[in-house]
Amino acid sequence: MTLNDAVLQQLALHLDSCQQQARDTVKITDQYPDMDWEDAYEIQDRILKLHLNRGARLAGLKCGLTSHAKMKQMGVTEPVFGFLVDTFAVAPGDAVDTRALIHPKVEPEIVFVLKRELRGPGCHIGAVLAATDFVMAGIEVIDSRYRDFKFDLKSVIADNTSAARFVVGGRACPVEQIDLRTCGVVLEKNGQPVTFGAGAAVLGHPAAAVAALANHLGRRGSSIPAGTMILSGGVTEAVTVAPGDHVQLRVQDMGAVGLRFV
Ligand code: OOG
Ligand code: MG
Repeated sequence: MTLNDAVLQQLALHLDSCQQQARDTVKITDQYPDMDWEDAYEIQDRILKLHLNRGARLAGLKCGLTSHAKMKQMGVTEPVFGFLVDTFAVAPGDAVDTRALIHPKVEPEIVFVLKRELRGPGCHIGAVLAATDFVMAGIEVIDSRYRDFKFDLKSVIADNTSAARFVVGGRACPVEQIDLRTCGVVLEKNGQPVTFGAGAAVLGHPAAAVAALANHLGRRGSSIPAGTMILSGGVTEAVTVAPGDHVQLRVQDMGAVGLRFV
């Protein structure tokens, strides 16, 4: 940790207020170039506390920048991890109010729900599959609080990995019934297919992203509790959306889930 308590809290309050007021900011490493990974996750943890203090509940966890397409789109090289609260959740088919967001984009994701705790280090794909209750289709709406979505890894971690809204739906599918590597993903915008992929785009196997999350939490002395929902990361690059758009995600064997933007 390189930042003191007062600076960590000030940065958490700053990023949180940018999210609450749909206002963008310059990336925080511009002012604090020496901040380290611990500082970044500590700021994220403090933002979670601000949500909880306002009455929100933790709804799940997310992995980000787990696909080559996303790493290339954002110019970074390593996965990041964040949280989801219930106030980010949207019901399938419902409208997302873009006035509460800065510059939303959507991502097709494979969602895991665990039946058993996962604890790193040493967590691997096999352990994840054994602990998974079912997988589902999910759309994440990301909305970086940084101007023009321009950030480095530490800045985006502090900003809770751009998390803003999410929807999960379709058909809950037991993992033993599908090959998550070859499982096809089609994202449609306004009725037109716009991005395509297969599960293997996410670290070779989407369960590898969940294992990476468990190992990350293990290094910080915690674990992924049984029952946790986890977004394993965008399979393709993220797609910009505007008021009037509707998006529909189809995942092989997992049905479809959609959202509208107003
Ligand atoms: C960071 C969040 C990335 C994903 O699924 O890759 C993410 C960003 O691109 O703004 O959620
Ligand atoms: Mg995502």
